[in-house]
Amino acid sequence: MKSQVQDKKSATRKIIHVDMDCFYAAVEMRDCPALRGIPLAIGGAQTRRGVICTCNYEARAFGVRSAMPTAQALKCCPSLTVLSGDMQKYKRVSSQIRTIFQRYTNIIEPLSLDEAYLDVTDCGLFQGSATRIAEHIRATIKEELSLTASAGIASVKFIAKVASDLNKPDGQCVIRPDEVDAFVKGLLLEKIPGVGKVTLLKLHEMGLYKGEDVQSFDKHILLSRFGKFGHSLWLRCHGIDERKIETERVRKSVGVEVTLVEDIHSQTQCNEVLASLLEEMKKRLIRVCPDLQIARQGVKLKFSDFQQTTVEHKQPFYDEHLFSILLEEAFTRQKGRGIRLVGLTVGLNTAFQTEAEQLSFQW
Ligand code: TTP
Ligand code: MG
Repeated sequence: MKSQVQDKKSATRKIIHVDMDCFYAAVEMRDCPALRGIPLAIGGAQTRRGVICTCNYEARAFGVRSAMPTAQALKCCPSLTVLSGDMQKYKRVSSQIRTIFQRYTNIIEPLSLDEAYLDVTDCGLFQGSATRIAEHIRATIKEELSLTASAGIASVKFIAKVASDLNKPDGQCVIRPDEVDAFVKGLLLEKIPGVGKVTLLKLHEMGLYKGEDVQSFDKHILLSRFGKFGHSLWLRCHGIDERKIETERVRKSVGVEVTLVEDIHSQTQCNEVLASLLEEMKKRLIRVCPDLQIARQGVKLKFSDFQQTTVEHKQPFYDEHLFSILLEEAFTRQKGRGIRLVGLTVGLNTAFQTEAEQLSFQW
Protein backbone atom coordinates (compact mmCIF):
# COMPACT_ATOMS: atom_id res chain seq x y z
CA MET A 1 0.00 0.00 0.00
CA LYS A 2 2.78 2.36 1.01
CA SER A 3 4.65 1.79 -2.24
CA GLN A 4 1.54 2.60 -4.28
CA VAL A 5 1.22 5.90 -2.45
CA GLN A 6 4.91 6.62 -3.06
CA ASP A 7 4.47 5.69 -6.69
CA LYS A 8 1.68 8.18 -7.18
CA LYS A 9 3.73 10.90 -5.52
CA SER A 10 6.71 10.21 -7.82
CA ALA A 11 4.51 10.09 -10.89
CA THR A 12 3.77 13.77 -10.48
CA ARG A 13 7.43 14.82 -10.67
CA LYS A 14 9.23 15.74 -13.88
CA ILE A 15 12.93 15.11 -13.77
CA ILE A 16 15.47 15.66 -16.51
CA HIS A 17 18.96 14.17 -16.33
CA VAL A 18 21.32 16.01 -18.67
CA ASP A 19 24.69 14.46 -19.57
CA MET A 20 27.13 16.04 -22.00
CA ASP A 21 28.49 13.84 -24.81
CA CYS A 22 32.17 12.85 -24.43
CA PHE A 23 32.53 16.06 -22.51
CA TYR A 24 36.26 16.86 -22.18
CA ALA A 25 36.94 15.54 -25.70
CA ALA A 26 34.00 17.50 -27.15
CA VAL A 27 35.34 20.75 -25.65
CA GLU A 28 38.78 20.13 -27.15
CA MET A 29 37.33 19.29 -30.59
CA ARG A 30 35.20 22.40 -30.48
CA ASP A 31 38.21 24.59 -29.74
CA CYS A 32 40.63 22.98 -32.20
CA PRO A 33 39.28 21.88 -35.60
CA ALA A 34 42.39 19.75 -36.25
CA LEU A 35 41.22 17.39 -33.49
CA ARG A 36 37.88 16.69 -35.15
CA GLY A 37 37.38 13.38 -36.96
CA ILE A 38 40.48 11.72 -35.51
CA PRO A 39 40.56 9.36 -32.50
CA LEU A 40 41.09 11.62 -29.47
CA ALA A 41 41.37 10.97 -25.76
CA ILE A 42 41.93 13.10 -22.70
CA GLY A 43 44.01 11.41 -20.04
CA GLY A 44 47.30 10.92 -18.27
CA ALA A 45 50.47 10.18 -20.20
CA GLN A 46 51.40 6.57 -20.84
CA THR A 47 54.85 7.14 -19.30
CA ARG A 48 53.25 8.32 -16.06
CA ARG A 49 50.92 5.32 -15.87
CA GLY A 50 48.00 7.57 -16.66
CA VAL A 51 44.46 6.51 -17.40
CA ILE A 52 41.97 7.73 -19.99
CA CYS A 53 39.42 10.22 -18.61
CA THR A 54 37.33 10.20 -21.75
CA CYS A 55 37.58 9.84 -25.51
CA ASN A 56 35.59 10.77 -28.59
CA TYR A 57 33.42 8.37 -30.59
CA GLU A 58 36.13 7.78 -33.20
CA ALA A 59 38.35 6.41 -30.39
CA ARG A 60 35.47 4.42 -28.86
CA ALA A 61 35.14 2.57 -32.20
CA PHE A 62 38.62 1.12 -31.48
CA GLY A 63 37.55 -0.04 -28.01
CA VAL A 64 39.10 2.85 -26.05
CA ARG A 65 37.16 3.50 -22.82
CA SER A 66 37.20 5.77 -19.75
CA ALA A 67 39.41 4.57 -16.89
CA MET A 68 41.48 2.37 -19.26
CA PRO A 69 45.26 2.74 -18.76
CA THR A 70 46.60 5.02 -21.50
CA ALA A 71 49.15 2.36 -22.49
CA GLN A 72 46.33 -0.11 -23.16
CA ALA A 73 44.33 2.52 -25.06
CA LEU A 74 47.29 3.10 -27.36
CA LYS A 75 47.46 -0.64 -28.02
CA CYS A 76 43.76 -0.64 -29.03
CA CYS A 77 44.27 2.45 -31.15
CA PRO A 78 47.89 3.27 -32.07
CA SER A 79 46.84 6.47 -33.87
CA LEU A 80 45.12 7.82 -30.73
CA THR A 81 45.92 11.45 -29.86
CA VAL A 82 46.09 11.79 -26.07
CA LEU A 83 45.83 15.25 -24.53
CA SER A 84 46.37 16.01 -20.87
CA GLY A 85 43.29 18.24 -20.79
CA ASP A 86 42.51 21.53 -19.13
CA MET A 87 40.37 21.20 -16.00
CA GLN A 88 40.03 24.96 -15.56
CA LYS A 89 38.49 25.20 -19.01
CA TYR A 90 36.09 22.29 -18.37
CA LYS A 91 35.02 23.94 -15.11
CA ARG A 92 34.32 27.19 -16.95
CA VAL A 93 32.22 25.40 -19.56
CA SER A 94 30.43 23.50 -16.81
CA SER A 95 29.40 26.74 -15.14
CA GLN A 96 28.18 28.09 -18.50
CA ILE A 97 26.02 24.98 -18.82
CA ARG A 98 24.73 25.57 -15.28
CA THR A 99 23.76 29.12 -16.21
CA ILE A 100 21.66 27.74 -19.06
CA PHE A 101 19.94 25.23 -16.71
CA GLN A 102 19.00 28.08 -14.38
CA ARG A 103 16.79 29.62 -17.05
CA TYR A 104 14.46 26.62 -16.64
CA THR A 105 14.59 25.79 -12.93
CA ASN A 106 16.45 26.51 -9.72
CA ILE A 107 16.20 22.91 -8.60
CA ILE A 108 19.46 21.60 -10.01
CA GLU A 109 21.67 18.86 -8.61
CA PRO A 110 25.07 18.69 -10.30
CA LEU A 111 26.57 15.20 -10.21
CA SER A 112 29.82 16.06 -11.93
CA LEU A 113 31.10 18.73 -14.30
CA ASP A 114 29.05 17.38 -17.19
CA GLU A 115 25.99 15.88 -15.57
CA ALA A 116 23.03 17.19 -13.56
CA TYR A 117 19.50 16.44 -12.49
CA LEU A 118 16.89 19.16 -13.01
CA ASP A 119 13.46 19.10 -11.42
CA VAL A 120 11.19 20.90 -13.89
CA THR A 121 7.89 19.94 -12.23
CA ASP A 122 7.06 23.60 -11.68
CA CYS A 123 8.59 25.01 -14.86
CA GLY A 124 5.82 26.72 -16.79
CA LEU A 125 7.62 26.85 -20.17
CA PHE A 126 6.30 24.84 -23.13
CA GLN A 127 3.03 24.16 -21.29
CA GLY A 128 5.03 22.23 -18.74
CA SER A 129 6.16 19.58 -21.25
CA ALA A 130 9.39 18.12 -19.81
CA THR A 131 10.15 16.59 -23.20
CA ARG A 132 10.09 19.97 -24.91
CA ILE A 133 11.96 21.64 -22.05
CA ALA A 134 14.72 19.04 -22.43
CA GLU A 135 14.79 19.58 -26.21
CA HIS A 136 15.09 23.31 -25.66
CA ILE A 137 17.88 22.97 -23.08
CA ARG A 138 19.86 20.78 -25.47
CA ALA A 139 19.27 23.10 -28.42
CA THR A 140 20.37 26.08 -26.32
CA ILE A 141 23.56 24.32 -25.21
CA LYS A 142 24.29 23.52 -28.85
CA GLU A 143 23.59 27.01 -30.05
CA GLU A 144 25.42 28.92 -27.34
CA LEU A 145 28.28 26.56 -26.49
CA SER A 146 28.63 24.45 -29.66
CA LEU A 147 28.46 21.24 -27.63
CA THR A 148 25.96 18.40 -27.65
CA ALA A 149 24.13 17.02 -24.64
CA SER A 150 21.87 14.03 -24.12
CA ALA A 151 18.92 13.86 -21.75
CA GLY A 152 16.68 11.40 -19.97
CA ILE A 153 13.23 12.42 -18.82
CA ALA A 154 11.25 10.50 -16.18
CA SER A 155 9.31 10.85 -12.97
CA VAL A 156 12.17 9.53 -10.80
CA LYS A 157 15.88 10.22 -10.70
CA PHE A 158 17.46 6.89 -11.52
CA ILE A 159 15.23 6.24 -14.53
CA ALA A 160 16.03 9.70 -15.92
CA LYS A 161 19.74 8.90 -15.50
CA VAL A 162 19.53 5.51 -17.18
CA ALA A 163 17.40 7.02 -19.96
CA SER A 164 19.91 9.77 -20.75
CA ASP A 165 22.30 7.06 -21.97
CA LEU A 166 19.83 5.40 -24.33
CA ASN A 167 19.91 7.84 -27.24
CA LYS A 168 23.44 9.15 -26.83
CA PRO A 169 24.99 11.14 -28.43
CA ASP A 170 22.85 14.23 -29.06
CA GLY A 171 19.58 12.48 -28.21
CA GLN A 172 16.99 12.15 -25.51
CA CYS A 173 14.65 9.52 -24.19
CA VAL A 174 11.41 9.87 -22.25
CA ILE A 175 10.07 7.15 -19.98
CA ARG A 176 6.48 8.05 -19.11
CA PRO A 177 5.02 6.97 -15.75
CA ASP A 178 2.89 4.29 -17.45
CA GLU A 179 6.01 2.90 -19.16
CA VAL A 180 8.07 2.60 -15.98
CA ASP A 181 7.05 -0.95 -15.08
CA ALA A 182 7.87 -2.40 -18.50
CA PHE A 183 11.10 -0.39 -18.51
CA VAL A 184 12.38 -1.68 -15.17
CA LYS A 185 11.29 -5.25 -15.98
CA GLY A 186 13.65 -5.32 -18.96
CA LEU A 187 16.42 -3.30 -17.32
CA LEU A 188 19.77 -5.07 -16.93
CA LEU A 189 20.84 -4.75 -13.30
CA GLU A 190 24.28 -3.38 -14.22
CA LYS A 191 22.55 -0.30 -15.64
CA ILE A 192 21.23 0.65 -12.20
CA PRO A 193 23.52 3.27 -10.63
CA GLY A 194 25.27 1.75 -7.60
CA VAL A 195 25.44 -1.79 -8.97
CA GLY A 196 29.16 -2.41 -9.36
CA LYS A 197 31.05 -5.39 -10.74
CA VAL A 198 31.28 -7.33 -7.48
CA THR A 199 27.61 -6.88 -6.61
CA LEU A 200 26.61 -7.80 -10.14
CA LEU A 201 28.50 -11.10 -9.89
CA LYS A 202 26.69 -11.91 -6.64
CA LEU A 203 23.33 -11.03 -8.22
CA HIS A 204 24.09 -13.22 -11.23
CA GLU A 205 24.99 -16.10 -8.91
CA MET A 206 21.50 -15.71 -7.43
CA GLY A 207 20.00 -15.89 -10.94
CA LEU A 208 19.18 -12.19 -11.03
CA TYR A 209 19.93 -10.41 -14.32
CA LYS A 210 17.08 -8.00 -14.97
CA GLY A 211 14.58 -5.92 -13.01
CA GLU A 212 11.86 -8.52 -13.53
CA ASP A 213 14.03 -11.18 -11.85
CA VAL A 214 14.31 -8.99 -8.76
CA GLN A 215 10.58 -8.20 -8.85
CA SER A 216 9.72 -11.87 -8.45
CA PHE A 217 12.52 -12.61 -5.96
CA ASP A 218 12.05 -12.91 -2.20
CA LYS A 219 12.63 -9.44 -0.75
CA HIS A 220 13.77 -10.86 2.61
CA ILE A 221 16.62 -12.79 1.01
CA LEU A 222 17.77 -9.61 -0.77
CA LEU A 223 17.68 -7.73 2.53
CA SER A 224 19.59 -10.38 4.43
CA ARG A 225 22.23 -10.69 1.67
CA PHE A 226 22.71 -6.99 0.91
CA GLY A 227 21.16 -5.01 3.80
CA LYS A 228 20.31 -1.41 2.89
CA PHE A 229 21.51 -1.84 -0.68
CA GLY A 230 19.16 -4.83 -1.10
CA HIS A 231 16.28 -2.62 -0.06
CA SER A 232 17.08 0.13 -2.54
CA LEU A 233 17.70 -2.40 -5.33
CA TRP A 234 14.25 -3.88 -4.66
CA LEU A 235 12.73 -0.39 -4.80
CA ARG A 236 14.54 0.53 -8.03
CA CYS A 237 13.39 -2.70 -9.68
CA HIS A 238 9.83 -1.66 -8.86
CA GLY A 239 10.46 1.76 -10.42
CA ILE A 240 10.54 3.51 -7.03
CA ASP A 241 13.08 6.22 -6.25
CA GLU A 242 11.90 8.82 -3.80
CA ARG A 243 15.18 10.74 -3.65
CA LYS A 244 14.70 14.46 -4.10
CA ILE A 245 16.93 16.67 -6.16
CA GLU A 246 19.62 17.81 -3.71
CA THR A 247 20.48 21.36 -4.57
CA GLU A 248 22.89 21.83 -1.65
CA ARG A 249 25.42 19.10 -1.08
CA VAL A 250 26.85 18.76 2.38
CA ARG A 251 30.51 17.96 1.96
CA LYS A 252 31.42 14.93 4.03
CA SER A 253 35.15 14.69 3.51
CA VAL A 254 38.24 16.20 1.98
CA GLY A 255 40.77 13.96 0.27
CA VAL A 256 44.08 14.19 -1.51
CA GLU A 257 45.91 11.30 -3.12
CA VAL A 258 48.68 10.55 -5.56
CA THR A 259 49.26 7.63 -7.90
CA LEU A 260 53.01 7.15 -8.04
CA VAL A 261 54.97 6.98 -11.26
CA GLU A 262 56.75 3.91 -9.89
CA ASP A 263 55.76 1.65 -7.01
CA ILE A 264 57.49 2.35 -3.71
CA HIS A 265 58.43 -0.25 -1.11
CA SER A 266 59.70 1.36 2.10
CA GLN A 267 58.11 3.24 4.93
CA THR A 268 60.58 6.09 4.49
CA GLN A 269 59.41 6.52 0.90
CA CYS A 270 55.80 6.48 2.11
CA ASN A 271 56.60 9.20 4.62
CA GLU A 272 58.14 11.33 1.87
CA VAL A 273 54.97 11.00 -0.21
CA LEU A 274 52.90 11.82 2.87
CA ALA A 275 54.92 14.99 3.44
CA SER A 276 54.30 16.05 -0.18
CA LEU A 277 50.53 15.72 0.28
CA LEU A 278 50.19 17.65 3.53
CA GLU A 279 50.29 21.14 2.07
CA GLU A 280 47.52 20.48 -0.44
CA MET A 281 45.43 18.79 2.25
CA LYS A 282 45.75 21.79 4.56
CA LYS A 283 44.91 24.19 1.74
CA ARG A 284 41.73 22.31 0.80
CA LEU A 285 40.69 21.70 4.38
CA ILE A 286 40.96 25.34 5.36
CA ARG A 287 38.66 26.26 2.48
CA VAL A 288 35.80 24.07 3.75
CA CYS A 289 36.58 23.91 7.46
CA PRO A 290 38.53 26.99 8.59
CA ASP A 291 38.50 26.15 12.31
CA LEU A 292 39.95 22.67 11.62
CA GLN A 293 37.40 20.98 13.86
CA ILE A 294 36.84 17.67 12.14
CA ALA A 295 35.49 14.18 12.78
CA ARG A 296 38.03 11.69 11.39
CA GLN A 297 41.41 11.38 9.72
CA GLY A 298 42.42 8.50 7.52
CA VAL A 299 45.13 7.12 5.28
CA LYS A 300 44.70 4.96 2.19
CA LEU A 301 47.27 2.79 0.43
CA LYS A 302 46.75 1.00 -2.86
CA PHE A 303 49.10 -1.90 -3.48
CA SER A 304 50.65 -3.24 -6.69
CA ASP A 305 47.87 -5.87 -6.94
CA PHE A 306 45.30 -3.00 -6.87
CA GLN A 307 44.01 -4.08 -3.43
CA GLN A 308 43.63 -1.14 -1.11
CA THR A 309 43.54 -0.60 2.60
CA THR A 310 42.44 2.30 4.78
CA VAL A 311 43.15 3.15 8.40
CA GLU A 312 40.96 5.75 10.08
CA HIS A 313 40.84 7.35 13.47
CA LYS A 314 38.21 9.53 15.15
CA GLN A 315 39.77 12.90 15.68
CA PRO A 316 38.09 16.11 16.85
CA PHE A 317 40.84 18.49 15.74
CA TYR A 318 43.02 18.23 12.64
CA ASP A 319 46.47 16.92 13.48
CA GLU A 320 49.02 16.46 10.70
CA HIS A 321 51.19 14.16 12.84
CA LEU A 322 48.38 11.65 13.17
CA PHE A 323 48.75 10.76 9.48
CA SER A 324 52.24 9.25 10.06
CA ILE A 325 50.89 6.98 12.79
CA LEU A 326 48.00 5.86 10.57
CA LEU A 327 50.42 5.36 7.68
CA GLU A 328 52.64 3.16 9.84
CA GLU A 329 49.65 0.96 10.63
CA ALA A 330 48.58 0.81 6.95
CA PHE A 331 52.14 -0.05 5.94
CA THR A 332 52.09 -3.19 8.11
CA ARG A 333 49.49 -4.57 5.66
CA GLN A 334 51.89 -4.30 2.72
CA LYS A 335 52.85 -8.04 2.77
CA GLY A 336 55.67 -7.64 0.28
CA ARG A 337 53.58 -5.75 -2.27
CA GLY A 338 54.66 -2.47 -3.85
CA ILE A 339 52.66 0.66 -3.11
CA ARG A 340 51.15 2.53 -6.08
CA LEU A 341 48.95 5.10 -4.39
CA VAL A 342 48.99 7.05 -1.14
CA GLY A 343 45.92 9.02 -0.06
CA LEU A 344 44.83 11.10 2.93
CA THR A 345 41.25 11.84 3.97
CA VAL A 346 39.67 14.05 6.56
CA GLY A 347 36.09 13.27 7.56
CA LEU A 348 34.14 16.41 8.34
CA ASN A 349 31.71 17.04 11.08
CA THR A 350 28.57 17.29 8.92
CA ALA A 351 26.24 17.89 11.88
CA PHE A 352 28.32 20.93 12.68
CA GLN A 353 28.13 22.12 9.07
CA THR A 354 24.36 21.87 9.04
CA GLU A 355 24.15 23.81 12.26
CA ALA A 356 26.46 26.46 10.87
CA GLU A 357 24.29 26.75 7.76
CA GLN A 358 21.16 27.13 9.86
CA LEU A 359 22.82 29.83 11.91
CA SER A 360 23.75 31.71 8.79
CA PHE A 361 20.13 31.58 7.68
CA GLN A 362 19.04 33.33 10.86
CA TRP A 363 21.13 36.31 9.94
P1 TTP B 1 30.95 10.79 -18.58
O1 TTP B 1 29.66 11.54 -18.72
O2 TTP B 1 30.93 9.44 -17.93
O3 TTP B 1 31.62 10.57 -19.99
P2 TTP B 1 31.63 11.49 -21.25
O4 TTP B 1 30.81 12.73 -21.08
O5 TTP B 1 33.05 11.73 -21.62
O6 TTP B 1 31.01 10.55 -22.35
P3 TTP B 1 29.48 10.16 -22.59
O7 TTP B 1 29.14 10.71 -23.93
O8 TTP B 1 29.46 8.66 -22.56
O9 TTP B 1 28.70 10.79 -21.48
O10 TTP B 1 32.02 11.66 -17.80
C1 TTP B 1 32.09 13.06 -17.96
C2 TTP B 1 33.52 13.54 -17.88
O11 TTP B 1 34.11 13.10 -16.65
C3 TTP B 1 34.39 12.97 -18.97
O12 TTP B 1 34.37 13.78 -20.14
C4 TTP B 1 35.74 12.91 -18.31
C5 TTP B 1 35.46 12.73 -16.86
N1 TTP B 1 35.71 11.31 -16.46
C6 TTP B 1 36.95 10.99 -15.91
O13 TTP B 1 37.79 11.87 -15.73
N2 TTP B 1 37.21 9.68 -15.60
C7 TTP B 1 36.29 8.67 -15.79
O14 TTP B 1 36.55 7.49 -15.50
C8 TTP B 1 34.99 9.03 -16.35
C9 TTP B 1 33.93 7.98 -16.57
C10 TTP B 1 34.77 10.36 -16.66
MG1 MG C 1 28.90 12.69 -20.28
